[in-house]
Amino acid sequence: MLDDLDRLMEIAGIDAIVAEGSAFEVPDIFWMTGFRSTDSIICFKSRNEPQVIAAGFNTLDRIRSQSFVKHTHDLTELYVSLMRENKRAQENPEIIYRDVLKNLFTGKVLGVPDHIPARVLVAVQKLGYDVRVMPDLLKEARARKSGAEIKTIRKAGDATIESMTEAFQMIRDSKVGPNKILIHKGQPLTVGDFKLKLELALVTRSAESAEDAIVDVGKKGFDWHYLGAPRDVMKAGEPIIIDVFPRLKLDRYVADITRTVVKGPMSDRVKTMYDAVDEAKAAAVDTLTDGAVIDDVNMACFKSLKAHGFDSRRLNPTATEGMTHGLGHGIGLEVHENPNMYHYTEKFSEGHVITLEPGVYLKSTGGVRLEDDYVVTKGKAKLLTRGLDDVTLL
Ligand SMILES: [Mn+2]
Repeated sequence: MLDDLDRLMEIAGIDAIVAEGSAFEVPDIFWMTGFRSTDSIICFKSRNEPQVIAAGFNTLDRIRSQSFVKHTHDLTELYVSLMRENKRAQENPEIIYRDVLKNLFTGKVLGVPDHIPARVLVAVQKLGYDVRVMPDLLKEARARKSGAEIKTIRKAGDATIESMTEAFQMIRDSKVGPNKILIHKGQPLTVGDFKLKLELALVTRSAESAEDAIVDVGKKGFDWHYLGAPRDVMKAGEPIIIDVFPRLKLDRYVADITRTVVKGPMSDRVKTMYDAVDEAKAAAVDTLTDGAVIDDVNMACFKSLKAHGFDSRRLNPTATEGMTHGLGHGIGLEVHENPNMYHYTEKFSEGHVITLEPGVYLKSTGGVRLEDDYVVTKGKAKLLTRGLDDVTLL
Protein backbone atom coordinates (compact mmCIF):
# COMPACT_ATOMS: atom_id res chain seq x y z
CA MET A 1 0.00 0.00 0.00
CA LEU A 2 0.99 3.63 -0.48
CA ASP A 3 1.92 3.86 3.21
CA ASP A 4 4.79 1.41 2.57
CA LEU A 5 6.39 3.46 -0.18
CA ASP A 6 8.38 5.97 1.93
CA ARG A 7 9.98 3.22 4.01
CA LEU A 8 10.92 1.24 0.89
CA MET A 9 12.36 4.38 -0.76
CA GLU A 10 14.50 4.95 2.32
CA ILE A 11 15.78 1.36 2.31
CA ALA A 12 16.58 1.69 -1.40
CA GLY A 13 18.41 4.97 -0.81
CA ILE A 14 16.40 7.07 -3.24
CA ASP A 15 15.09 10.57 -2.62
CA ALA A 16 12.29 10.60 -5.17
CA ILE A 17 10.61 8.45 -7.77
CA VAL A 18 9.13 9.45 -11.07
CA ALA A 19 6.85 7.39 -13.36
CA GLU A 20 5.09 8.16 -16.61
CA GLY A 21 2.19 6.60 -18.51
CA SER A 22 -1.57 6.08 -18.47
CA ALA A 23 -3.56 4.13 -15.88
CA PHE A 24 -4.50 1.53 -18.48
CA GLU A 25 -0.95 0.85 -19.61
CA VAL A 26 0.86 1.32 -16.32
CA PRO A 27 -0.89 -0.04 -13.20
CA ASP A 28 1.65 1.80 -11.00
CA ILE A 29 0.30 5.10 -12.34
CA PHE A 30 -3.27 4.17 -11.39
CA TRP A 31 -2.08 2.95 -7.99
CA MET A 32 -0.17 6.18 -7.24
CA THR A 33 -2.89 8.54 -8.50
CA GLY A 34 -6.31 6.84 -8.77
CA PHE A 35 -6.57 8.68 -12.11
CA ARG A 36 -8.44 6.31 -14.43
CA SER A 37 -7.75 7.77 -17.84
CA THR A 38 -6.12 6.95 -21.15
CA ASP A 39 -4.11 10.19 -20.80
CA SER A 40 -0.41 9.78 -20.14
CA ILE A 41 0.75 11.71 -17.06
CA ILE A 42 3.95 12.14 -15.06
CA CYS A 43 3.73 11.15 -11.40
CA PHE A 44 6.49 12.41 -9.13
CA LYS A 45 6.97 11.62 -5.46
CA SER A 46 9.68 12.74 -3.05
CA ARG A 47 10.32 10.61 0.02
CA ASN A 48 7.96 11.60 2.86
CA GLU A 49 6.09 13.99 0.56
CA PRO A 50 2.79 13.49 -1.24
CA GLN A 51 2.63 12.67 -4.96
CA VAL A 52 2.57 15.43 -7.56
CA ILE A 53 1.12 14.97 -11.03
CA ALA A 54 2.62 16.90 -13.93
CA ALA A 55 0.23 17.40 -16.85
CA GLY A 56 -1.32 20.12 -18.98
CA PHE A 57 -4.49 21.34 -20.69
CA ASN A 58 -7.78 19.44 -20.03
CA THR A 59 -5.96 16.53 -18.41
CA LEU A 60 -5.03 18.81 -15.55
CA ASP A 61 -8.67 19.80 -14.97
CA ARG A 62 -9.72 16.16 -14.87
CA ILE A 63 -6.88 15.24 -12.51
CA ARG A 64 -8.16 17.86 -10.08
CA SER A 65 -11.60 16.26 -9.98
CA GLN A 66 -10.81 12.58 -10.61
CA SER A 67 -7.51 11.80 -8.89
CA PHE A 68 -6.85 11.54 -5.18
CA VAL A 69 -3.55 13.39 -5.72
CA LYS A 70 -3.95 16.96 -4.50
CA HIS A 71 -0.76 18.49 -5.90
CA THR A 72 -0.20 19.21 -9.56
CA HIS A 73 2.46 20.81 -11.72
CA ASP A 74 1.00 22.64 -14.69
CA LEU A 75 2.78 21.93 -17.99
CA THR A 76 0.29 23.86 -20.14
CA GLU A 77 2.54 26.88 -20.75
CA LEU A 78 5.47 24.67 -21.64
CA TYR A 79 3.31 22.66 -24.06
CA VAL A 80 2.07 25.90 -25.66
CA SER A 81 5.62 27.16 -26.17
CA LEU A 82 6.62 23.82 -27.72
CA MET A 83 3.61 23.99 -30.05
CA ARG A 84 4.61 27.51 -31.14
CA GLU A 85 7.96 26.04 -32.18
CA ASN A 86 6.23 23.12 -33.92
CA LYS A 87 7.76 20.68 -31.44
CA ARG A 88 6.01 17.67 -29.91
CA ALA A 89 6.28 17.06 -26.16
CA GLN A 90 6.72 13.30 -26.77
CA GLU A 91 9.83 13.96 -28.85
CA ASN A 92 11.33 16.40 -26.36
CA PRO A 93 11.50 14.65 -23.01
CA GLU A 94 14.57 16.69 -22.04
CA ILE A 95 12.58 19.92 -22.19
CA ILE A 96 9.68 18.43 -20.20
CA TYR A 97 11.80 16.76 -17.52
CA ARG A 98 14.14 19.75 -17.16
CA ASP A 99 11.06 21.74 -16.13
CA VAL A 100 9.47 19.01 -13.98
CA LEU A 101 12.62 18.13 -12.04
CA LYS A 102 13.80 21.73 -11.66
CA ASN A 103 10.46 22.53 -10.01
CA LEU A 104 9.87 19.37 -7.99
CA PHE A 105 13.14 17.55 -7.27
CA THR A 106 15.34 18.67 -4.41
CA GLY A 107 17.16 15.41 -3.57
CA LYS A 108 20.20 13.64 -5.03
CA VAL A 109 19.12 10.17 -6.19
CA LEU A 110 16.14 9.75 -8.49
CA GLY A 111 14.52 6.32 -8.83
CA VAL A 112 12.59 5.24 -11.91
CA PRO A 113 10.57 2.04 -12.42
CA ASP A 114 11.44 -0.46 -15.16
CA HIS A 115 8.54 0.72 -17.31
CA ILE A 116 9.67 4.35 -17.64
CA PRO A 117 9.92 5.07 -21.39
CA ALA A 118 13.53 4.62 -22.62
CA ARG A 119 13.50 8.15 -24.09
CA VAL A 120 12.71 9.53 -20.63
CA LEU A 121 15.52 7.59 -18.94
CA VAL A 122 18.03 8.80 -21.54
CA ALA A 123 16.76 12.40 -21.22
CA VAL A 124 17.02 12.42 -17.42
CA GLN A 125 20.53 10.98 -17.60
CA LYS A 126 21.52 13.64 -20.14
CA LEU A 127 20.21 16.28 -17.75
CA GLY A 128 22.85 15.05 -15.31
CA TYR A 129 20.67 13.45 -12.63
CA ASP A 130 21.78 10.40 -10.62
CA VAL A 131 19.09 8.01 -11.88
CA ARG A 132 18.59 4.47 -10.59
CA VAL A 133 16.29 1.93 -12.19
CA MET A 134 14.23 0.33 -9.40
CA PRO A 135 12.42 -2.66 -10.94
CA ASP A 136 10.90 -3.89 -7.65
CA LEU A 137 10.24 -0.77 -5.60
CA LEU A 138 6.65 -0.01 -6.66
CA LYS A 139 5.87 -3.72 -7.04
CA GLU A 140 6.97 -4.30 -3.46
CA ALA A 141 5.00 -1.29 -2.21
CA ARG A 142 1.89 -2.62 -3.98
CA ALA A 143 2.20 -6.09 -2.41
CA ARG A 144 0.44 -5.29 0.87
CA LYS A 145 -3.12 -4.18 0.23
CA SER A 146 -5.17 -1.62 2.15
CA GLY A 147 -8.61 -2.46 3.50
CA ALA A 148 -10.20 -0.68 0.53
CA GLU A 149 -8.09 -2.66 -1.95
CA ILE A 150 -8.99 -5.96 -0.26
CA LYS A 151 -12.67 -5.03 -0.44
CA THR A 152 -12.31 -4.34 -4.16
CA ILE A 153 -10.54 -7.67 -4.81
CA ARG A 154 -13.39 -9.38 -2.95
CA LYS A 155 -15.82 -7.57 -5.27
CA ALA A 156 -13.85 -8.87 -8.28
CA GLY A 157 -14.04 -12.32 -6.69
CA ASP A 158 -17.82 -12.09 -6.28
CA ALA A 159 -18.25 -11.10 -9.94
CA THR A 160 -16.03 -14.03 -10.93
CA ILE A 161 -17.87 -16.56 -8.78
CA GLU A 162 -21.31 -15.46 -10.01
CA SER A 163 -20.15 -15.54 -13.63
CA MET A 164 -18.54 -18.96 -13.32
CA THR A 165 -21.71 -20.26 -11.65
CA GLU A 166 -23.78 -19.00 -14.61
CA ALA A 167 -21.42 -20.57 -17.14
CA PHE A 168 -21.27 -23.90 -15.24
CA GLN A 169 -25.04 -24.10 -15.77
CA MET A 170 -24.35 -24.76 -19.47
CA ILE A 171 -22.45 -27.91 -18.51
CA ARG A 172 -25.16 -28.89 -16.00
CA ASP A 173 -27.87 -28.46 -18.63
CA SER A 174 -25.99 -30.52 -21.25
CA LYS A 175 -26.85 -34.06 -22.25
CA VAL A 176 -24.17 -36.62 -22.95
CA GLY A 177 -24.14 -37.54 -26.66
CA PRO A 178 -22.15 -40.05 -28.75
CA ASN A 179 -18.41 -40.24 -27.89
CA LYS A 180 -19.30 -38.59 -24.55
CA ILE A 181 -19.59 -35.21 -26.28
CA LEU A 182 -21.70 -32.75 -24.28
CA ILE A 183 -24.78 -31.59 -26.17
CA HIS A 184 -26.22 -28.21 -25.21
CA LYS A 185 -29.46 -27.09 -26.89
CA GLY A 186 -28.93 -29.70 -29.60
CA GLN A 187 -25.34 -28.66 -30.44
CA PRO A 188 -21.95 -29.92 -29.24
CA LEU A 189 -20.86 -27.66 -26.35
CA THR A 190 -17.59 -25.95 -27.25
CA VAL A 191 -15.02 -24.02 -25.26
CA GLY A 192 -15.95 -21.01 -27.42
CA ASP A 193 -19.63 -21.25 -26.32
CA PHE A 194 -18.59 -21.55 -22.70
CA LYS A 195 -16.20 -18.59 -22.82
CA LEU A 196 -18.81 -16.41 -24.53
CA LYS A 197 -21.31 -17.19 -21.76
CA LEU A 198 -18.65 -16.49 -19.15
CA GLU A 199 -17.63 -13.20 -20.76
CA LEU A 200 -21.25 -11.99 -21.04
CA ALA A 201 -21.83 -12.84 -17.38
CA LEU A 202 -18.70 -10.88 -16.44
CA VAL A 203 -19.64 -7.86 -18.54
CA THR A 204 -23.05 -7.62 -16.85
CA ARG A 205 -21.10 -7.38 -13.57
CA SER A 206 -18.81 -4.60 -14.86
CA ALA A 207 -15.89 -7.01 -15.26
CA GLU A 208 -14.03 -8.56 -18.18
CA SER A 209 -11.34 -11.16 -18.66
CA ALA A 210 -8.00 -9.47 -17.99
CA GLU A 211 -6.40 -11.45 -20.83
CA ASP A 212 -8.47 -14.54 -21.60
CA ALA A 213 -9.76 -17.44 -19.54
CA ILE A 214 -8.25 -20.93 -19.52
CA VAL A 215 -10.68 -23.73 -20.40
CA ASP A 216 -8.86 -27.04 -20.89
CA VAL A 217 -10.80 -30.20 -21.69
CA GLY A 218 -9.36 -33.59 -20.75
CA LYS A 219 -5.80 -34.37 -21.89
CA LYS A 220 -5.36 -30.83 -23.19
CA GLY A 221 -5.18 -29.74 -19.56
CA PHE A 222 -1.78 -31.43 -19.26
CA ASP A 223 -0.42 -28.17 -20.70
CA TRP A 224 -1.60 -26.07 -17.77
CA HIS A 225 -1.37 -22.72 -19.55
CA TYR A 226 -3.12 -23.88 -22.74
CA LEU A 227 -5.92 -21.32 -23.11
CA GLY A 228 -8.30 -23.67 -24.91
CA ALA A 229 -9.31 -23.22 -28.54
CA PRO A 230 -12.87 -22.04 -29.32
CA ARG A 231 -13.53 -25.27 -31.25
CA ASP A 232 -12.45 -27.62 -28.44
CA VAL A 233 -15.46 -29.75 -27.53
CA MET A 234 -16.47 -30.50 -23.95
CA LYS A 235 -16.78 -34.14 -22.97
CA ALA A 236 -18.23 -36.12 -20.09
CA GLY A 237 -16.00 -38.06 -17.71
CA GLU A 238 -12.97 -35.84 -18.35
CA PRO A 239 -11.58 -33.14 -16.07
CA ILE A 240 -12.23 -29.65 -17.43
CA ILE A 241 -9.95 -26.96 -15.96
CA ILE A 242 -11.64 -23.55 -15.85
CA ASP A 243 -9.29 -20.75 -14.73
CA VAL A 244 -10.84 -17.27 -14.75
CA PHE A 245 -8.93 -14.07 -13.93
CA PRO A 246 -11.08 -11.04 -14.72
CA ARG A 247 -10.60 -7.36 -13.95
CA LEU A 248 -13.27 -4.97 -12.67
CA LYS A 249 -13.58 -2.38 -15.43
CA LEU A 250 -13.89 0.67 -13.16
CA ASP A 251 -12.00 -0.42 -10.06
CA ARG A 252 -9.21 -2.11 -12.09
CA TYR A 253 -8.54 -4.91 -9.56
CA VAL A 254 -8.56 -8.60 -10.50
CA ALA A 255 -9.52 -11.91 -8.94
CA ASP A 256 -8.23 -15.33 -10.03
CA ILE A 257 -10.23 -18.52 -9.51
CA THR A 258 -9.87 -22.03 -10.91
CA ARG A 259 -12.23 -24.96 -10.67
CA THR A 260 -11.87 -28.34 -12.29
CA VAL A 261 -15.24 -29.82 -13.15
CA VAL A 262 -16.37 -33.17 -14.49
CA LYS A 263 -19.67 -33.98 -16.15
CA GLY A 264 -19.96 -37.22 -14.24
CA PRO A 265 -19.31 -39.88 -13.48
CA MET A 266 -15.71 -39.26 -12.41
CA SER A 267 -13.01 -41.94 -12.83
CA ASP A 268 -11.10 -43.17 -9.78
CA ARG A 269 -7.94 -41.66 -11.29
CA VAL A 270 -9.43 -38.17 -11.48
CA LYS A 271 -10.96 -38.55 -8.01
CA THR A 272 -7.48 -39.37 -6.62
CA MET A 273 -6.04 -36.30 -8.32
CA TYR A 274 -8.86 -34.11 -7.05
CA ASP A 275 -8.52 -35.28 -3.43
CA ALA A 276 -4.74 -34.80 -3.51
CA VAL A 277 -5.02 -31.24 -4.85
CA ASP A 278 -7.78 -30.37 -2.39
CA GLU A 279 -5.69 -31.58 0.56
CA ALA A 280 -2.51 -29.90 -0.70
CA LYS A 281 -4.41 -26.62 -0.92
CA ALA A 282 -5.70 -26.99 2.63
CA ALA A 283 -2.17 -27.81 3.85
CA ALA A 284 -0.82 -24.64 2.22
CA VAL A 285 -3.65 -22.51 3.65
CA ASP A 286 -2.92 -23.86 7.14
CA THR A 287 0.65 -22.48 7.01
CA LEU A 288 -0.22 -19.13 5.39
CA THR A 289 0.04 -16.36 7.97
CA ASP A 290 1.90 -13.11 8.68
CA GLY A 291 5.61 -13.93 9.06
CA ALA A 292 5.43 -17.36 7.37
CA VAL A 293 8.45 -18.07 5.15
CA ILE A 294 7.27 -18.28 1.55
CA ASP A 295 8.89 -21.64 0.89
CA ASP A 296 7.36 -23.19 3.99
CA VAL A 297 3.96 -22.56 2.42
CA ASN A 298 5.19 -23.99 -0.90
CA MET A 299 6.58 -27.06 0.86
CA ALA A 300 3.37 -27.72 2.79
CA CYS A 301 1.68 -28.15 -0.58
CA PHE A 302 4.39 -30.18 -2.32
CA LYS A 303 4.91 -32.54 0.62
CA SER A 304 1.18 -33.15 0.87
CA LEU A 305 1.07 -34.03 -2.85
CA LYS A 306 4.02 -36.36 -2.41
CA ALA A 307 2.18 -38.19 0.37
CA HIS A 308 -0.58 -38.80 -2.21
CA GLY A 309 1.97 -40.13 -4.71
CA PHE A 310 2.28 -37.03 -6.90
CA ASP A 311 5.58 -35.57 -7.98
CA SER A 312 6.42 -31.86 -8.15
CA ARG A 313 9.12 -29.86 -9.85
CA ARG A 314 10.02 -28.21 -6.52
CA LEU A 315 10.94 -31.56 -4.92
CA ASN A 316 12.14 -33.17 -8.15
CA PRO A 317 13.39 -30.64 -10.75
CA THR A 318 13.24 -33.21 -13.58
CA ALA A 319 9.57 -34.06 -12.95
CA THR A 320 7.39 -33.81 -16.06
CA GLU A 321 4.15 -34.96 -14.38
CA GLY A 322 2.56 -34.00 -11.07
CA MET A 323 2.71 -30.33 -10.07
CA THR A 324 4.98 -28.64 -12.59
CA HIS A 325 4.20 -25.01 -11.77
CA GLY A 326 4.41 -22.68 -8.78
CA LEU A 327 1.89 -22.63 -5.94
CA GLY A 328 0.48 -19.18 -6.57
CA HIS A 329 1.10 -15.48 -6.94
CA GLY A 330 0.15 -12.09 -5.62
CA ILE A 331 -2.86 -10.41 -7.25
CA GLY A 332 -4.09 -6.83 -7.27
CA LEU A 333 -4.08 -4.47 -10.23
CA GLU A 334 -2.35 -7.22 -12.19
CA VAL A 335 -2.90 -10.97 -12.38
CA HIS A 336 0.69 -11.62 -11.34
CA GLU A 337 2.24 -9.34 -8.77
CA ASN A 338 4.18 -9.53 -5.52
CA PRO A 339 4.67 -11.39 -3.26
CA ASN A 340 6.56 -13.68 -5.60
CA MET A 341 6.32 -17.27 -4.39
CA TYR A 342 9.64 -18.11 -6.03
CA HIS A 343 11.35 -15.71 -3.58
CA TYR A 344 11.68 -18.67 -1.26
CA THR A 345 13.36 -17.03 1.71
CA GLU A 346 11.10 -13.96 1.92
CA LYS A 347 8.15 -13.82 4.30
CA PHE A 348 4.44 -13.21 3.95
CA SER A 349 3.06 -10.06 5.57
CA GLU A 350 -0.36 -9.02 6.77
CA GLY A 351 -2.24 -7.51 3.81
CA HIS A 352 -0.62 -9.64 1.10
CA VAL A 353 -3.29 -10.93 -1.26
CA ILE A 354 -2.34 -14.12 -3.07
CA THR A 355 -3.82 -17.00 -4.97
CA LEU A 356 -3.07 -20.59 -4.07
CA GLU A 357 -3.46 -22.84 -7.09
CA PRO A 358 -2.13 -26.36 -6.63
CA GLY A 359 -2.66 -28.74 -9.53
CA VAL A 360 -1.54 -32.14 -10.73
CA TYR A 361 -1.10 -33.03 -14.38
CA LEU A 362 -0.79 -36.47 -15.96
CA LYS A 363 -0.13 -36.96 -19.66
CA SER A 364 -2.67 -39.77 -19.94
CA THR A 365 -5.49 -37.94 -18.14
CA GLY A 366 -5.06 -34.18 -18.18
CA GLY A 367 -5.05 -31.97 -15.12
CA VAL A 368 -6.86 -31.01 -11.95
CA ARG A 369 -6.26 -27.52 -10.52
CA LEU A 370 -8.06 -25.61 -7.76
CA GLU A 371 -7.46 -21.94 -7.07
CA ASP A 372 -8.77 -19.39 -4.59
CA ASP A 373 -7.69 -15.97 -3.36
CA TYR A 374 -6.57 -15.25 0.21
CA VAL A 375 -5.54 -12.29 2.30
CA VAL A 376 -2.71 -12.85 4.76
CA THR A 377 -3.55 -11.86 8.35
CA LYS A 378 -1.90 -12.22 11.78
CA GLY A 379 -4.02 -15.34 12.20
CA LYS A 380 -5.26 -17.81 9.59
CA ALA A 381 -5.39 -16.49 6.02
CA LYS A 382 -8.84 -15.24 5.01
CA LEU A 383 -10.55 -16.76 1.98
CA LEU A 384 -11.74 -13.94 -0.31
CA THR A 385 -13.45 -16.11 -2.91
CA ARG A 386 -16.36 -17.86 -1.25
CA GLY A 387 -19.27 -19.61 -2.90
CA LEU A 388 -17.85 -22.25 -5.24
CA ASP A 389 -17.03 -24.89 -2.68
CA ASP A 390 -18.98 -27.84 -4.00
CA VAL A 391 -18.51 -27.37 -7.71
CA THR A 392 -16.86 -30.53 -9.00
CA LEU A 393 -19.38 -32.89 -10.49
CA LEU A 394 -21.83 -31.13 -12.79
MN1 LIG B 1 -3.55 -17.89 -10.98
